[in-house]
Amino acid sequence: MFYLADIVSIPKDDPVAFTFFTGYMAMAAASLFFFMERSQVDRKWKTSLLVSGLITAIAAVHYYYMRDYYAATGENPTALRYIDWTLTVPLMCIEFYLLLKPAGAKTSFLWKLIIASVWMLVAGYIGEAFNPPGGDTMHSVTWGVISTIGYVYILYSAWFGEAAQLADASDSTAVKKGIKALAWFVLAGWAIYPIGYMCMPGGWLSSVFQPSDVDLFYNIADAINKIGFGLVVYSIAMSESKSTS
Ligand SMILES: *C/C=C(C)/C=C/C=C(C)/C=C/C1=C(C)CCCC1(C)C
Repeated sequence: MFYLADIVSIPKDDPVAFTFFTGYMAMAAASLFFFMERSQVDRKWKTSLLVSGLITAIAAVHYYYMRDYYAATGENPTALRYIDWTLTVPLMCIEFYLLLKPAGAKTSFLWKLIIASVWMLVAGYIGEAFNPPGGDTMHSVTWGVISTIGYVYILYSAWFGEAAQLADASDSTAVKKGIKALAWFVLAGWAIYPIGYMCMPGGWLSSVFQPSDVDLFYNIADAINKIGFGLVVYSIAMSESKSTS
C-alpha cells in the first residue's frame, strides 16, 4: 500500500532518491535550453541541437517515472531505465552520424552503431532483469561480457574505426573536435555504466556497494553523458556559427 507521502519524500540518507529528483529537473532544464538555443546557431547545427534536446527530454520523462517508482518501492526501475536507454543511445549514434555526414558518413555507418548499441542494451537488460533475487555471479558476468562487446565496438569506431577515420579525412575542425569530444564521452562517461551494473546482487562490486547504488552510478553517468555531451555539441555549434557569419 502506497500513500502520496511515500511517493514524494526524499529520505535524507538516500542519495539515490536525491539524484533521481535532481536528474529529472536537470534533464528538463537542459531540454528547454537546447530547444531554445537552436535559434542561435547556423542552420547546419540545428538538427544536432534538436537531437541533444530530444535525448534530455526523453530522459526527463523517464526520470519523472523512475523517481516515483524508486521513492515508492526502493527498487531499481530496471525496465524504465532500459526503455530510456533504448531510445536515447541510438539518438546519440545519430549525433555521431550528423557530425560525420558532411565528411561522407553513410547510413550503413549509422546502422552499425545502432545495432551495436541495441546489442549492448539487450544483453545488459537480460543481465539485470533476469538476475535471481539473491544474485547470480555467473549470470551477471556472462551478460555483462556479452554487452561489453557492443560497447567496445562503439568505442573502437570512435577512437580508431570508421568514425575516427571519417573525422581524420575531414577538413573541418568542428568535425574533428566534435568526434574527439564524443570519443572521450564514450571512453570515460560511458564506462561509468558497467560500474553501476556490477553493483547488482552477485555482481563483481556487490560486496563494496549496495544494489540501490546501481542507480546512483546510472544517474550520475546519465547527467554527464546526456547533458554534458549536449553542451559540448552546443559549444562547438556556437563557435562555428560565430566564425562563419
Ligand atoms: C543516455 C544513456 C547512455 C549513454 C547509456 C549508456 C549505457 C551503457 C554504455 C551501458 C553499458 C553496459 C555495459 C558496457 C556492460 C554492462 C551492462 C551495461 C548495459 C550497463
